Amino acid sequence: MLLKSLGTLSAEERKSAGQAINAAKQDVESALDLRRADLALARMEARLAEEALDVTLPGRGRGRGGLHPISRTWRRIEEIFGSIGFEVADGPEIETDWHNFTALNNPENHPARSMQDTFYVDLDDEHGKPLLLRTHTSPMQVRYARMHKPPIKVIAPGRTYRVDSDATHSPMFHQVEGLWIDEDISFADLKGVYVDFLRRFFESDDMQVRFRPSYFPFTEPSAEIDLQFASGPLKDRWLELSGAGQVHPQVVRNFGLDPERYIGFAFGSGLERLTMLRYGIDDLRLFFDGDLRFLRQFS
Ligand code: 2NM
Repeated sequence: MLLKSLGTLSAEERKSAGQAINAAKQDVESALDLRRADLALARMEARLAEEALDVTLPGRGRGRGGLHPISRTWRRIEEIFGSIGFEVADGPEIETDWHNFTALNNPENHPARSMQDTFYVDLDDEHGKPLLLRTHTSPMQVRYARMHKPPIKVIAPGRTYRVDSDATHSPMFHQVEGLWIDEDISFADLKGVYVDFLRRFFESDDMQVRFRPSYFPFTEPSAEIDLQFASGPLKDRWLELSGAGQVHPQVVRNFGLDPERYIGFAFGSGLERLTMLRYGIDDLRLFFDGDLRFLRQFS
């Protein structure tokens, strides 16, 4: 406005008025620049204060991780049985009906085969029977026995599946089964091997072991193995631990062996059960929750 009105002034007045107007304009512009710079600086300082990073602090480091208690038990068992000459068998978790049931002397219409007891896969085997998630680790022993010549001395640890879920049952759990077949293996060998295993697993001789008559389709005679500690928090309580027995002649035949010549024993235990007793854990679900406060206690 003022600059436009300069034209109405005389040459003298126009010069001094022009200088005054330009000086005023520059004053305003530099005041604005100064204020803008102040604001930018204040904003920067606020950010620096807020996002301050002490680069001299030590790093947090990466967690080293640790073995799950079930994995510890698994490795321990392989080590103990390995030291007395047992091989470790591995095999599929998705099995055929024959390897999981028939070979182990489960009759076709036995209730253990009902749809309730395992998970079936939407695929059939070569006999038109649905494949299933193995309900025990025995099918691995059937596979191993059919591929090796006696003496057969093997353990089969691994994941197993059943339609079961509460405080003491999980649909996925772990088992270890053992098998020793030769021409002269007796129940006394089973007792010797298993009691030695328990002493070494629990690191104690201060225990009693009891073989109580029982029934399994794949063994005859069969027994439940109970354990009682003579000291410690579980003192004087009989604890059910495992099943075992002399392998049924029909199962020996299904191994591809002559039951008139070959004989032996088998046993099966739950890794969760063994782990709970060894560490004094009272809830099975702790193994599957993935809670680091629980898991860190074992690393
Ligand atoms: C158990 C109890 C008793 C067992 C039997 C066999 C096989 F393959 F030889 F037939 N493996 N494991 C067995 C025997 C398992 O678990 C409670």
